[in-house]
Amino acid sequence: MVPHPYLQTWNIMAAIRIWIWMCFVLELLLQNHVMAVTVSYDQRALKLDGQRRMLISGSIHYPRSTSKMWPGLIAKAKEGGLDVIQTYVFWNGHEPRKGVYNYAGRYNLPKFLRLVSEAGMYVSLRIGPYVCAEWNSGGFPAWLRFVPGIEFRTDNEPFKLETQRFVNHVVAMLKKEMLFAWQGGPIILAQIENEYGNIDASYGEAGQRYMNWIANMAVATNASVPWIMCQQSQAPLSVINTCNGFYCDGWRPNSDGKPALWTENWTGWFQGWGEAAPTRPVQDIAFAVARFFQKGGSFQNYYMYHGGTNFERTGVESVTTSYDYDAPLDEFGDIRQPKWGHLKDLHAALKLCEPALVAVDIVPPHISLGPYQEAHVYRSSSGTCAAFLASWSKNDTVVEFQGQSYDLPAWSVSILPDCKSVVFNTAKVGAQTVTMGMQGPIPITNWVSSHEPLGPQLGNKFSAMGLVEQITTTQDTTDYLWYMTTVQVSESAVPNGTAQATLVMSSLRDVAHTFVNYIYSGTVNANGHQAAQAISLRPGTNSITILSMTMGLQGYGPFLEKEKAGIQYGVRIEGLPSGTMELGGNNWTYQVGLQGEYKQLYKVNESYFSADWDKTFEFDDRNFLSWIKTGFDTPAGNGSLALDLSSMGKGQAWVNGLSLGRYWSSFRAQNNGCHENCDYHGSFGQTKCLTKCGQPSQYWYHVPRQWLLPKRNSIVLFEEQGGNPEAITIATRMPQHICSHISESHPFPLPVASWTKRGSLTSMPPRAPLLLECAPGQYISRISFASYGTPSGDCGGFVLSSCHANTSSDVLRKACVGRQKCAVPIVSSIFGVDPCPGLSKSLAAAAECA
Ligand SMILES: *[C@@H]1O[C@H](CO)[C@@H](O)[C@H](O)[C@H]1NC(C)=O
Ligand SMILES: *[C@@H]1O[C@H](CO)[C@@H](O)[C@H](O)[C@H]1NC(C)=O
Ligand SMILES: *[C@@H]1O[C@H](CO)[C@@H](O)[C@H](O)[C@H]1NC(C)=O
Ligand SMILES: *[C@@H]1O[C@H](CO)[C@@H](O)[C@H](O)[C@H]1NC(C)=O
Ligand SMILES: *[C@@H]1O[C@H](CO)[C@@H](O)[C@H](O)[C@H]1NC(C)=O
Ligand SMILES: *[C@@H]1O[C@H](CO)[C@@H](O)[C@H](O)[C@H]1NC(C)=O
Ligand SMILES: CC(=O)N[C@H]1CO[C@H](CO)[C@@H](O)[C@@H]1O
Repeated sequence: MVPHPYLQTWNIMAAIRIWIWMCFVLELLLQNHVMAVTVSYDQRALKLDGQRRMLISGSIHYPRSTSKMWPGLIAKAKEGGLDVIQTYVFWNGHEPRKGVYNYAGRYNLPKFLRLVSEAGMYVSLRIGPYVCAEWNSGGFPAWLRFVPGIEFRTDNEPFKLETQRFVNHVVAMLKKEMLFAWQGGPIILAQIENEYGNIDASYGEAGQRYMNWIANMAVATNASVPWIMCQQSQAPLSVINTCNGFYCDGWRPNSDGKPALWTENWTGWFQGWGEAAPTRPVQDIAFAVARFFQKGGSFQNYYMYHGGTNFERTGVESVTTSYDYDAPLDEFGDIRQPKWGHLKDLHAALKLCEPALVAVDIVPPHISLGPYQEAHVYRSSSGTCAAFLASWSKNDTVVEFQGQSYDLPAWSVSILPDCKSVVFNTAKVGAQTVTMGMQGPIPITNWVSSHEPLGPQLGNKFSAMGLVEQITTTQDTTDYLWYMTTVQVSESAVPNGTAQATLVMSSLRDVAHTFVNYIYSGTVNANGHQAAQAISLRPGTNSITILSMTMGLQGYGPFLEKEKAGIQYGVRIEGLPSGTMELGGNNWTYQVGLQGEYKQLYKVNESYFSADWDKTFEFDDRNFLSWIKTGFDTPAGNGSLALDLSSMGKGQAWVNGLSLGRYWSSFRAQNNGCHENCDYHGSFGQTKCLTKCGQPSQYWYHVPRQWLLPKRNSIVLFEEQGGNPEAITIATRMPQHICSHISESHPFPLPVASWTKRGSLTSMPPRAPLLLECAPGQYISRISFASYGTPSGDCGGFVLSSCHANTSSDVLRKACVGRQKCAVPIVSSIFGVDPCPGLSKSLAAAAECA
């Protein structure tokens, strides 16, 4: 094949320049003219100032990052092709005590929304009251459950009163801050309730009354933007019901006058302690999104675009502190490639189709192209045309469409913004793959320790006959509740001086460390089930001490206000010759929280409370719980920082008095069920592409740079299981290995006009160059693989074939080494040789960043 003149380098470079210039002009237009926008909708789409729009949205939860991270996250979302940022509003973060509102620091919602506005983007705001979000208690404040007579999320007056007060407060505050679109602000959509349709059956008629009440209540706040309810097929006419799921193609709202909006397209999944890490291949997400727009969707949101971190005690029951979600921006806010880049290319392709997509009033019927293949053609009366060709077969196919043949890879969608040329296919990834490295791990050493006394000791201890409920007792001010009682064991029951028995807790939520006579017996992790711990007793009086802890409160399901924690429904000792001993009715002594929490040991610096600290860290079954602290200097540079706690057990961590969250490095994921190179063909589910089996579910913990001083930062851990603190390190996360493999015919989503109206003889779209890029401040230090020809294998494991231009490495070295980024056109003229004329070729390259 003779390279078409269009494929000359200068043409590609010119096209890139035009594209950049167009983006720049567009950005100026958007940035300098954020004006009032009215929002309405019809059966096809949301309308901004009367114009239908195809909108791409992504979820970023503001308290899951720090305020200094926000501008960077928003800029990366904008560059990734998003129009809208979606977030929940977290009631328990904003009203920690009844009537006392908090909008400081990570909870500065107006500031976050203004930053989105300044970036020229819109906001979809999900006000709650319930938010799920794998967030503690689904966002309900702890005090709410103690309002007399309250029942959550049903036709219950106390609940409705508090909900209406909070929602009105939020809307009034946002209005005052001029944050709604009609005021010149970014908010174009507001959500009330969340996935109520998943649980409403539990409430019967009262649930229906509540759902209608809350929809009307929301509309009556006069926010004057459309209100949505996700997963709520019964939503009244005044509110748009929307879809959540891994796929929403073909989904339709409950009324002909409403558009198809997708509020949660799961980019991955959350991870629980002791679970492997779920991932979702980008080819499948791109497929789902393209299918959604193909079949009439008009607004779709990535849940999550940035997942972030469950700092402090904000995570829901049993989820890891990392809320990474395998999102396009990783937990640390760094770009995850190829996910971010491939979706950016998809968004560019969809934007090219937008004029044709919004021009039709009715979604066109599908055109069958084969047993597992179909097309949708959006053609307006004015002649604009865009088409989608989809295949959900597991085999690659060739289809005939409007008299032309098209290669259609398995499980993919091709996007044709002019109904002729493919500018994007969901299965053909042009974005580079980046492996992040943990650079220069710096040991954090010289730890000192302070033992936490075992059992109730403090002035706030109290006694009660029988078992108390943990959440009621602690009001969720701490994870920890001590339980202690004594049991009498007769000589006859203990023939050999000690008796082996089992301590059984009928129901335990979530985890408990158990001690007999102040010696550690074991840890049980029961998750609301029965827990059993082997213990040894001696004749006479034995003390039984239990440190029960919540790992986040329940956040999903009906009747959340009735959820209980701690030891429920009895505790007994089984296996003694004298029979089972019930302890549930005993005289128990309790203590809410730990001594170290009262002393605020996590706030210490070098001098404060020094009297409490020992020079050594000793951990055994008598000194079972320890506070440990030391100092460290901030690593140079501006890369994200992570603490490696793999040498530790379980507990909580703080730097400079700010909570990094819970850690549980000792809890490993199951050994099997993982697929590191998961096959994305076929329907996805959250357990399909698990990774990191057999590893601690999380051992890197995000340390936001915003929380650090240049030198002498304090770090404190409360360690519950022991470990080796001298092995703790802090590392800087940076791109390390980068690689890419794309074919010479890889499509490129450039505006059709930019390549058809410039005297070109063909309507063939421009072809993408291979792009390699390190982070700003880094450079490409080495090309570790390069082959123009027919190389095979995956990124990181490329293999040469007999068709290989031996100039490949030289060309790549000259173009890339020493630069932050480079683009190499995939044409033989660049390589000075065509290694196999007539064959379709590709370029594969791998490089190192430094
Ligand atoms: C909304 O507007 C109506 C009509 O102007 C008014 O009666 C009502 O009080 C307003 N509601 C709120 C919450 O401001
Ligand atoms: C896919 O290809 C395989 C083997 O090449 C064949 O056995 C199978 O029938 C094909 N499936 C479809 C749906 O065409
Ligand atoms: C329970 O134990 C505490 C502490 O030992 C004691 O002060 C209290 O009187 C006991 N209560 C009963 C009802 O025995
Ligand atoms: C350490 O703590 C003491 C007592 O709270 C305080 O006065 C001092 O400023 C702190 N030092 C630093 C470096 O934070
Ligand atoms: C990080 O620092 C480098 C210089 O060391 C700079 O070029 C780069 O832009 C910075 N990156 C960010 C995100 O600030
Ligand atoms: C590349 O191959 C050509 C012939 O195919 C040969 O003449 C040349 O020396 C080779 N160059 C290198 C760097 O191996
Ligand atoms: C809640 C919800 O929408 N769940 C759906 C998520 O997507 C998967 C895969 O399509 C469906 O099976 C679930 O029902």
